[in-house]
Amino acid sequence: MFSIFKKTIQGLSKTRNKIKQTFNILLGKKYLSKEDIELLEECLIQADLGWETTDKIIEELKLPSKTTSDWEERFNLILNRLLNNTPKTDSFKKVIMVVGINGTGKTTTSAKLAAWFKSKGKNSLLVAADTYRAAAVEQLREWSNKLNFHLISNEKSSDPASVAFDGVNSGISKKFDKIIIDTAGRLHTSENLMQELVKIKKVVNKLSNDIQTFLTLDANTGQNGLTQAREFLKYISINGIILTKMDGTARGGIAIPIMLELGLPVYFLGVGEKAEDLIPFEQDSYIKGLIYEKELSEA
Ligand SMILES: Nc1nc2c(ncn2[C@@H]2O[C@H](COP(=O)(O)OP(=O)(O)OP(=O)(O)O)[C@@H](O)[C@H]2O)c(=O)[nH]1
Ligand SMILES: [Mg+2]
Repeated sequence: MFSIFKKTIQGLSKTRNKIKQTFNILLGKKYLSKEDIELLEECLIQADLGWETTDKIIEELKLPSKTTSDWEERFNLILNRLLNNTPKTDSFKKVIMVVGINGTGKTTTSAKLAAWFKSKGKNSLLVAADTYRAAAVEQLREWSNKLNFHLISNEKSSDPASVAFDGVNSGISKKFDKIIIDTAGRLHTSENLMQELVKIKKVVNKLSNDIQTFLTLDANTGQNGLTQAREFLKYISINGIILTKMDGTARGGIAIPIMLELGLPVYFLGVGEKAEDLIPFEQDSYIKGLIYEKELSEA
């Protein structure tokens, strides 16, 4: 628990620095002037909390508070209340399919997920169902060699659904705890590729209903990530979001509109390129990551 908190705080440092700068300006003020509100609005939009959430927060902060005049504390309380009503993560299924647009971190996340399950004592089989690029299989093979995971691939096949089928079949018969399918990057605007995803899921479903689909979203893409998710949802059900590259962005507020506006749980945050740089999303740690006031050494 402690390390999730610490890693979340670290991973959100760029976003937090921006938000902190603004709250420092508001420090000690009893009321927010028009300029203060504009500043705060700009800050929250830049941190990618989205218009809807930013509006809600600002409207509440404008109201007089009986309990505290600490703006950061009020921000924290509002976020907690807003997020308390969002869907929570479910337990993990046996088969996990990782989908998303190009370069959002699917392959890296697949390997990281296997590493995370390993840390929980669970054995994973990786399935390389990106048949578009030889390099994609190679990338996953490198991860599996490095971390000592089994991998199912078929360089001769150009049909990702058949690779996924073979992989899941093998994973079930060899009694792996988890079977993680890495899929090719696809633009949500490409009808053919989206239909292909529907087919992969359908084929895998013939073997198991114990399946979950995670969508990777690059935190740097901000509000566009919401559009990507909405488009994917038109084709397949998505069980949750994995927000990647949180470490490199000051737009880490994006988890909030994802949960509030899309109603999807965020399962993990990607905070680096290493296998261990995947942290389970925890509401409290995340909110503190956005505004935590003390030095990390005190955490
Ligand atoms: N800093 C940082 N880099 C990441 C993170 N996740 C992935 N990356 C990097 O992002 C780049 C793309 O990651 P991939 O895992 O290849 O992305 P992908 O979605 O599989 O890409 P395609 O298969 O081409 O669609 C790689 O250089 C990764 O190391 C993260 O959480 N933080
Ligand atoms: Mg990939």
